[in-house]
Amino acid sequence: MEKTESPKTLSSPATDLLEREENWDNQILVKYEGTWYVDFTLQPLLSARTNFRAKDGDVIVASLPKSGTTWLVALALSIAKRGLYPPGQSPLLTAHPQEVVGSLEFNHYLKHDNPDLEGIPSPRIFSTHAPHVMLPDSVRESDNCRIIYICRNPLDRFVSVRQFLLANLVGMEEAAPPAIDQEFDKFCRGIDVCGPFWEHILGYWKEHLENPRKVLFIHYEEMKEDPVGHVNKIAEFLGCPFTAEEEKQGMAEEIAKLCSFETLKNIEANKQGYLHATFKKSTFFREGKVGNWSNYLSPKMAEDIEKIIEAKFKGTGINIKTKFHTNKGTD
Ligand code: PAP
Repeated sequence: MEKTESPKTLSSPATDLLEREENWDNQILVKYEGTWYVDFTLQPLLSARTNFRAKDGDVIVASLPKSGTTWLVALALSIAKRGLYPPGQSPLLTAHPQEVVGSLEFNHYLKHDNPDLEGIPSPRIFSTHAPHVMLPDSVRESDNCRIIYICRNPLDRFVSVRQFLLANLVGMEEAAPPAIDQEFDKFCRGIDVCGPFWEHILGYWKEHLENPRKVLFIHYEEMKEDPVGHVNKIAEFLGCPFTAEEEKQGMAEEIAKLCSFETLKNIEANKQGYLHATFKKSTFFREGKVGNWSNYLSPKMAEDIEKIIEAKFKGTGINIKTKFHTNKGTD
């Protein structure tokens, strides 16, 4: 469904009136309608919520930070646009996945209230860390947009965020990293980018249960176990299952391989330069493992998160996979 009304220009929300927290990396989080946003991403998300005009076939890749966004956008692009970009001619061979697929808040709406996105060839793919309630109105209302959500266990996410920030803050790698306890405490209280994490996950989970044709819910840990199965699942969900001919050619396997951690990490374009002007591209490919948290977090911390998971997700039917592997990280 496409909206026809004229775009609205939003006045900046008075972020100085919102509840705020300063993180150890100097990032400011502001609380808006119950969710914590990095301060400068709130206005872009509000603009996108109002002004984005969904088109049939649009694909939104949604996630909490460090849940596997880079991996999923690479897969969505390679699957949905394989006619245009077969794996051997993929733009992923020469650019970071998140340069090829832009984010609503970090790219398209960052500097413009109402960017012209009409020229992007269909199917258009966008990523976002927004919770479901903050998605563009036209996406939530449309029957013909597809949303793919990737959920990763909170322990690995917490560690991935921390290591990412340490690697990107000048001097932090060499200096003693700031104590983890305070940061962990905030995370457990839901003060986390686009958190509380349980609200974010449950928002998409509920939509998935209500409309599985529109919202696909993927677990990072399960996709690690069976990438090819997930490539097939995503292709079917997007309405472009592999043909018999493509199956014979091993297209799903080729796409899974192109988008694998090992392949992407070793592509020259992902080894140097910056994304969003600040983050080293290489730091989007750190370990890519399940259970890596046990190298960094104490058993007590894991227990604290388990208790939160038990309390928040009980009876919802989601299986948050902290217990998938608890060794030193597996491929
Ligand atoms: P973002 O939220 O900043 O966009 P995102 O791509 O969601 O980051 O997450 C990065 C994590 O996904 C990293 O996890 P780690 O710190 O535990 O290692 C990164 O290594 C992992 N990752 C990136 N690409 C892949 C991939 N192709 N397969 C599996 N994991 C991947």
